[in-house]
Amino acid sequence: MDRTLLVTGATAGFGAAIVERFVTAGWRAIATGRRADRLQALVDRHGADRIHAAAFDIRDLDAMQAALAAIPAPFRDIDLLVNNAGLALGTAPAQSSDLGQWRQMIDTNVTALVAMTHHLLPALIARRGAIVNIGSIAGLYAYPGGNVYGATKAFVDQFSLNLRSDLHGTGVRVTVVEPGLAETEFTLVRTGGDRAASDTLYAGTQPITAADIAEQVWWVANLPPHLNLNRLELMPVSQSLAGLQIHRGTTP
Ligand code: NDP
Ligand code: 8X3
Repeated sequence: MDRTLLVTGATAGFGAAIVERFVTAGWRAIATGRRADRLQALVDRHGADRIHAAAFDIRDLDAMQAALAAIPAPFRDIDLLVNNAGLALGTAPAQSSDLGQWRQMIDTNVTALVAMTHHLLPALIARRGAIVNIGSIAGLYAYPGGNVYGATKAFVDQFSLNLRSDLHGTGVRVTVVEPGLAETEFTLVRTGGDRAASDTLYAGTQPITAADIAEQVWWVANLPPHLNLNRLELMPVSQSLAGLQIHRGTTP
């Protein structure tokens, strides 16, 4: 097998599991993220001929460009881009949210994803490759405290569908995967490192695992080449939609 994928956010959670899934099946992977030690651990486990580690902050668009230019020749023919790096910060209502956190989510979940896609589109078109963007149910359904995080994921959803339209006739496939409750480092990051809050959220829920998502991405990437899965929305059985809220009392 001579296929290569690039996974952003491969130091933890979904991204690490996706790299593991594809590399053990014979793919080469370019793994990105800020935590170089974790990327190096992937290289140590699988070998430098199977994994190329590119450590950079994805919000730094110059660093992104430099990292892409430095990809070694055996990894340059990219067949699959998995835009996975992302985060939520905070659960406060919009009116008491931190603007810096909003900007960080937009810079990571939207601007960096767009830039990475733009850089790799020519290569993906040349290879008749595929893009899998990691969205979220937070981009489809509103919930209190979802404000900017959910909006960034709504962007990912629509950008994915719009990419499909533009790539019509190129053979490039585009899928947006929209998971619900999944236990990774996501809630630790969202709560600023509150382990108790993270454990409480997932307690007794049997959430989606990173390996579950990796398996779905593997399945999407290996569909017959004439099929495009546009959207894949999934939740654990323990999660479902809970309707609208009604405020009673005086409204100014
Ligand atoms: P994790 O926190 O476990 O992993 C997030 C990954 O994103 C890490 O590898 C992290 O790498 C990377 N990342 C974040 N910020 C940056 C940055 N500035 N530069 C480079 N890399 C960055 O979370 P998940 O695996 O759960 O999240 C992966 C994706 O899935 C995200 O887009 C998230 O929004 C989405 N998602 C998560 C769900 C969940 O419930 N867990 C559900 C639906 C969607 P590093 O810190 O080393 O830079
Ligand atoms: C993560 C899922 O519901 O915590 O994207 O926002 S949720």
